[in-house]
Amino acid sequence: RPRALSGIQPTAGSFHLGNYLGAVRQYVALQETHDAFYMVVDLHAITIPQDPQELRANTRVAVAQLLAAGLDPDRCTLFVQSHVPEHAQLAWVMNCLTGFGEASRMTQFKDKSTKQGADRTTVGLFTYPVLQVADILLYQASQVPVGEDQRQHIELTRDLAERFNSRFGHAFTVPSAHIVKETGKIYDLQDPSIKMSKSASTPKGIISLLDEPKVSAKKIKSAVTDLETVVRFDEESKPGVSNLLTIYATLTGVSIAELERKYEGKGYGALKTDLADVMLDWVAPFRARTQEYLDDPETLDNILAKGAEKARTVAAETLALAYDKVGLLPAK
Ligand code: AQP
Repeated sequence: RPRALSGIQPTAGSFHLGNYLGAVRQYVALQETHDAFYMVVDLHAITIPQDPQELRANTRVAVAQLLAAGLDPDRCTLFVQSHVPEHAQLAWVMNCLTGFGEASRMTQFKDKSTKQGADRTTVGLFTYPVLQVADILLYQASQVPVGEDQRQHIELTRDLAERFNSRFGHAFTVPSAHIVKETGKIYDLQDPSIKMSKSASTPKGIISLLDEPKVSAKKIKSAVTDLETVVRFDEESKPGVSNLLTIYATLTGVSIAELERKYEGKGYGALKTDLADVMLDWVAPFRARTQEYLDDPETLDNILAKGAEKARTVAAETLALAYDKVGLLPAK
């Protein structure tokens, strides 16, 4: 089976709807066809300040959500990034292969560092994409399920894998981004020109999956649309309505064409009311399942222990190969 790998940050506690539709849903799908590795990337999380106690708690919350979303530890390898020390180790090697200018061109870093200001921006945030490169290459992953915002980081991963392979001899599979066109970018409900995001969205613009379901339903009802009344998918001129249609279609499996027919002549009110119900029906059991996993931390930690052990077997082999290729003298 080809390998897949992806990671998600534990920073906000709750995942948001964009995380779920853009990434986590694809994790669940790929565990059926791939030898899939999924991790909660706590090392990435500390590139911005974290409260230690919250980070620890949120790491379990992230794992519980992944399980609630449908990841099955018998079908995929689920672990926490810091439990596998090879991530940080390979990241160092890849740091030494990455150009300063190349890293400086990463748009996510440019956005975040501009917002934070130079004094509050860490070197860790700067090399974040290189740690991500190591994450992916350690598992020889061929597919990386992510949202559209990660495309540039996957391109960097491909470049560095090729650079390493041609400089030192073949060590790494060159991966591809697995981005689903329809859901690769879910937009903010209040400003459909930007992506739904925990750092840029206002509270009304983002649906946090662990919020009270009623709150999420209300946010759908107050989503920004446009001055027309026709329910039609048109990302250019009707980004708000198109975003709602994408969310609706993905959560229910009903096609967008069918939804357009269903709401012909009915206007936005009906669309939003129904989607709010869909949201309630989806979010309520998701929340309950997440809580069940959180109520049993021992089982959760056992899943993580098994996952880390499996991940380490693969990661250690790749790291040893990379160290050898680079010319690091093996310890006796
Ligand atoms: N709006 C989105 N639409 C589709 N996919 C998205 N992803 C994030 N936002 C959207 C995808 O979710 C996965 C996990 O991302 P992450 O761990 O990098 O999460 P994040 O960075 O905490 O998400 P945000 O909201 O985007 O955070 P900020 O605002 O801090 O950057 C990734 O595969 C991502 O593509």
